[in-house]
Amino acid sequence: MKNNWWTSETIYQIYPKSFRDSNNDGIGDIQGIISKLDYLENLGIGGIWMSPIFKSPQADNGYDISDYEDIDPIFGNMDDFDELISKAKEKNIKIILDLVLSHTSDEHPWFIEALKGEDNKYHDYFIWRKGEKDNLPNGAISAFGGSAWEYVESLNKYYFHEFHTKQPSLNWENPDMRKNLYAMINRWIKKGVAGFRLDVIDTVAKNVDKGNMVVYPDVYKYIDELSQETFQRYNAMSVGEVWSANYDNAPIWANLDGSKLSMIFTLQHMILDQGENKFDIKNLNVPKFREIFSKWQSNLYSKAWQANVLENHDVPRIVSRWGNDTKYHDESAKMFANIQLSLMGTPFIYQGQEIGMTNAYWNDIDNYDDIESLNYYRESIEKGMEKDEIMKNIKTKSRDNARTPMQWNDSKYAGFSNVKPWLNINENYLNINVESQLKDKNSILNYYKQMIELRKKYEVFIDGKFEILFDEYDKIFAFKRLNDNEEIIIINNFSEVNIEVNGIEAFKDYEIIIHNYDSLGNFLRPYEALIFYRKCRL
Ligand code: TEU
Ligand code: CA
Repeated sequence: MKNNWWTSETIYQIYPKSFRDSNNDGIGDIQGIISKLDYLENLGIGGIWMSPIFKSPQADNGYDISDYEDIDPIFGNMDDFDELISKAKEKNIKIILDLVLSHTSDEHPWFIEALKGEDNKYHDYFIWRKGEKDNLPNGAISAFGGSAWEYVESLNKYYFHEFHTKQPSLNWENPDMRKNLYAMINRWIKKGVAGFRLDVIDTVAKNVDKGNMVVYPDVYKYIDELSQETFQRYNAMSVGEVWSANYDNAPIWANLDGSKLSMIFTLQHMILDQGENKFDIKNLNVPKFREIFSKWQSNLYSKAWQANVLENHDVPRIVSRWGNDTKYHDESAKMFANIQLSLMGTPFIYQGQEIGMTNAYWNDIDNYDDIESLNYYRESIEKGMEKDEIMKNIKTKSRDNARTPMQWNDSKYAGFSNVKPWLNINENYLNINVESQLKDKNSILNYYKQMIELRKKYEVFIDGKFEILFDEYDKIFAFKRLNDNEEIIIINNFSEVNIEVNGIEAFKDYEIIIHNYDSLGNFLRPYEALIFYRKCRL
């Protein structure tokens, strides 16, 4: 396990549309990423996961792929991609692609062929049910709202789409289809791609007749085959987005013998502030958050590997979501770094997280681009919900909060582009940007940088056993990591009040290797975070 590069490296997620625009069309691109490799090298990351850059009509920002083997012209071309691979390699940075294997775009040639009828070999690459117009096969709901079935008049049939109507779901029961996907993956590996993030990979085994459930244990058959036919052959990294995984079955998804995936994301905490509808607002229960991580840490120890994540392109910004993005912006942003990068597992940080970027909080629906938010708006208006209420939910939950362009400096358009970007810049770019934080040794950016360094310096961050501490305090997330030689004690005050923690004196002889306040007081201040270290004498 230790020989795998991904266990000690931190991975950085780029949302290509919003990272850096090199040719001033308002959309981020591959040359933009190349121009920021020095920045990423300096941050210390070991890999870049790029959200999809393949050819796509962009109905779901690239998660609707019309050609898996080519680059979308908005991002550049194959020469740009090859240049990225080789320039990143010079800096020892690995490139990780985002594979969307559960669906294609309706503009993919397979689907265009499939529409020609049952005799066409590609018809069975997708999921169909017979049915009259307005008589849906069943009540299955798409993740973006509305029915998951779309009627095709010429065939008098419905196709299944778990997400947008422009994202028909692939039929994984078809072996020919699977073989095609594997060959495509292997071609990317041969080009120099080091790993893959697997979009909603558990949904490849689904029962669309039973409310679209993920089918266990059948899903493991597909995962084993996929892994054997592709990643295992070349020791490529794979990280699964598996919403149905929990701390009990996670060790099966990503066991250490390499027969499944390299790791899966912990995602259970991502829905803690979700009501029945994704957009309903619910407060975070900190003990529950702590419990989820503790269980993953203990259940996976020496059995499996995981990827720890607090932000990505689908969720609001962490400081706005569960921290404080005004009064304690700096402290709370650093506390999240302190937690995330101290856990067992590969940390995935999302562009802008390292400078504490915040939610956009736009009041006007016209500012939003994401189909999920737009669908929610339309459906809620139809249901008669108050506009203010709808906008409050969108401001808090919209995926666009995380998709605003990266804030590089305080120039117009934040150094992202010289023209108005595809999605507005967050107005706070004058205060929150890379350039100013590079100059300040106490910045959030430098805290992330130090944490990334610490993970490389002390093995205990990688292999230390996890033990929860001080869990009698509801708002303290503290834990120990211990291996044969070293011990770290990670302390976090997950609240805005001072908390006196009995027993913390026990660590007074330890070295403090990182801290978001100047010195230790008699109690923990709002969002205070630190790490004690010592070498064990056995
Ligand atoms: O997201 C998977 C997924 O289940 C989403 O519905 C997620 O729960 C939602 O975005 C939360 O609001 C992946 C991608 O990360 C996402 O960007 C895509 O839209 C989706 O798959 C479809 O490919
Ligand atoms: Ca561009």
